[in-house]
Amino acid sequence: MPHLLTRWNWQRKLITEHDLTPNPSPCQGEGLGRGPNEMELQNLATKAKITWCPGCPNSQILVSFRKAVTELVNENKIKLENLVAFAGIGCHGKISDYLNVNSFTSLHGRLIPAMTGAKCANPQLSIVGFSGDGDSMDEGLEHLVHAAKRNSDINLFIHDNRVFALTTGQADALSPKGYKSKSTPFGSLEEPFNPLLLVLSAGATFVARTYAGDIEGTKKIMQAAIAHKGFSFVDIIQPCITFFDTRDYFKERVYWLDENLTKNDLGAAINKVQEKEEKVPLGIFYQVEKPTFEEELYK
Ligand SMILES: Cc1ncc(C[n+]2csc(CCOP(=O)(O)OP(=O)(O)O)c2C)c(N)n1
Ligand code: SF4
Ligand SMILES: [Mg+2]
Repeated sequence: MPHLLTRWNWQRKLITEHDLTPNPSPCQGEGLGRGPNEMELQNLATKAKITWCPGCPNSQILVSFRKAVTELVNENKIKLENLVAFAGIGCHGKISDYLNVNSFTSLHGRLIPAMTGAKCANPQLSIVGFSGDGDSMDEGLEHLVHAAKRNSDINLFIHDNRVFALTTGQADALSPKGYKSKSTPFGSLEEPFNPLLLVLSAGATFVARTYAGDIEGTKKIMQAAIAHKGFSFVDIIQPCITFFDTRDYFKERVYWLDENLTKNDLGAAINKVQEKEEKVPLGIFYQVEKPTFEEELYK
């Protein structure tokens, strides 16, 4: 039964009085309140009850995105009606329920084909996808590699918690060697992928990493990704505080790269993303302009 496998959410939700009601969740954040004609943060909230674990950093990603979009719309850099948010299956995928924008919830690992299809059909759209490490690095890995290779003009934000969180914390492709879970009771035997190295070698033209706990930093990276023409990959470190709480580990290690560092040197980017994890750099590692798939398609 198809309706048991997927949730379709492909409609433009009109902004009504109802939607302007502040969402009671702490994810709401404050409105920008810059004038009667400007969009406020509340416009992007929905009535859906937030069901993430209390304190889950997914909420910080949600706030970062609402802030990023509110600013971009008010600065006339994007039109809200042209924005489509796609989501995979997992804890991360609930984000589309909490965003009052055009949205589409896909099958597990299959949001990228939906994103590329929408962009091909209407190149004016700004396409953003929220995916999990399991969603894009396990089930959907082939789609990720090919979207990077063909430089589709889409933006992929990975909620990187290094586990299959929704299904209770089993090891996935990004779990560290030795990680103990229900599926790996004696510790994972495998080394994880380095997702940034993977997409750099596949051809991504915008590659960045951020930390969910840094809401302003994440907002800026999201805005830069959306502004980039081509395949943008943003790895958002998002500790799963219930099944794999890495907050202390990352809080001590993350640091921002110097923004003035050259971003068009693939070799330098490859070296940087392979730095050992005594320190974890955040920022844009790589950004270059190349023809996009859709430009080639409509030439
Ligand atoms: C094809 C398919 N395989 C497996 C599942 C079961 N499943 C649902 S969510 C999930 C884990 C998702 O992990 P991730 O993408 O990392 O998202 P997170 O929950 O960590 O945000 C799995 C394995 C499914 N729904 N569909
Ligand atoms: S299980 Fe983990 S990722 Fe999912 S909502 Fe809870 S803390 Fe967040
Ligand atoms: Mg995950």
